[in-house]
Amino acid sequence: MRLAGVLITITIFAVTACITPDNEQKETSSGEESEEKQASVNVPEFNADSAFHFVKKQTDFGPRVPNTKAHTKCADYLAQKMKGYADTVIVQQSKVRAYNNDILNIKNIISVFNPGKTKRILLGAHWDSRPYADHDPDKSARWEPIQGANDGASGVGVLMELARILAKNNPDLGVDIIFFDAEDYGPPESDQSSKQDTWGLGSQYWAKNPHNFGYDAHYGILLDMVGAENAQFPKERFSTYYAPDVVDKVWNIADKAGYGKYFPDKEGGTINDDHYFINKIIGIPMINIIHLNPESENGTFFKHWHTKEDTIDKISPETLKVVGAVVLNVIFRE
Ligand code: AHN
Ligand code: ZN
Repeated sequence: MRLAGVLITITIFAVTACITPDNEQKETSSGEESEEKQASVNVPEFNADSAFHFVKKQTDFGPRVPNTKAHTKCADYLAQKMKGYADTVIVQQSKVRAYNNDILNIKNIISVFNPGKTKRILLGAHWDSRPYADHDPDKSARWEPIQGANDGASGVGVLMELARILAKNNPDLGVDIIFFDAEDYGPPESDQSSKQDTWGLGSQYWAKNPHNFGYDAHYGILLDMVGAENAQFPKERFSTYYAPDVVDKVWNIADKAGYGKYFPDKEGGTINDDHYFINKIIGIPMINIIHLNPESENGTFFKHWHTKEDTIDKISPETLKVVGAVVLNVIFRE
């Protein structure tokens, strides 16, 4: 009788351990209800090497600045890869006016998973790279474009790996992954006339012209600069203002998965990023997972932000994995 009880306990523990997503959680044997709940869902494994590969494929094109050949080629690559994973891929093309009156040919790349589901989650990242290294210590480099390995390619790389996983592990809800264009074409630092709505041109366009009529999502998550070593993602303030419940959900999941060091329970800065326009224009509560560091040279972001040093060699597969695992946990626990 007693032996049977022990065997049942061991069996239950073994089954639970097998389907626990993270090593960190396997060591947790606390009987708390929330922890048991956290462990009882089968969450697929995020492959950091694959995500890194997707980041490098983008930087190999060179800076992906709108109206350049590298931009066109990278768009083709992204759309073609996503077509291999998603149910539908829509390339939304438009012309938008930049702060300096340049007309930019933009492409938002939209990948739809489970189009029939009404409950949907929107995931986003910007795929364009900034035309100016306006924070470079070398003044002569400030009008040159950046590689944008972290600022741009990292978020897209994580979402491409998520897409690869979703193609094999169908979640019980709809997921839309949007690669927004022309996020980073805002005025250079030297231009003081800078206006808020000169950033995020692709997301502004999409929010006014969503890919289907009456589009709605339960909530959204934007990834920006998610690849630096030892990155810190404090709670960005437009996120806590517009989508406090989503912030709580995501930071709690990160903490339970053992990633509290990356997702500290602290308030960060207020960042005028793509999620701001999604919240403001189309009213979908969307948060931003973004690397914020008030102690850095630029006072806000990671060390090499908007410099020529934002290159692939600074990308940490570990950080990509942490962010990818957190988003995967969010999706599969929904
Ligand atoms: C500004 O600092 C105005 N926008 C930040 C959004 C951004 C730039 N994300 C990446 N690069
Ligand atoms: Zn930027």
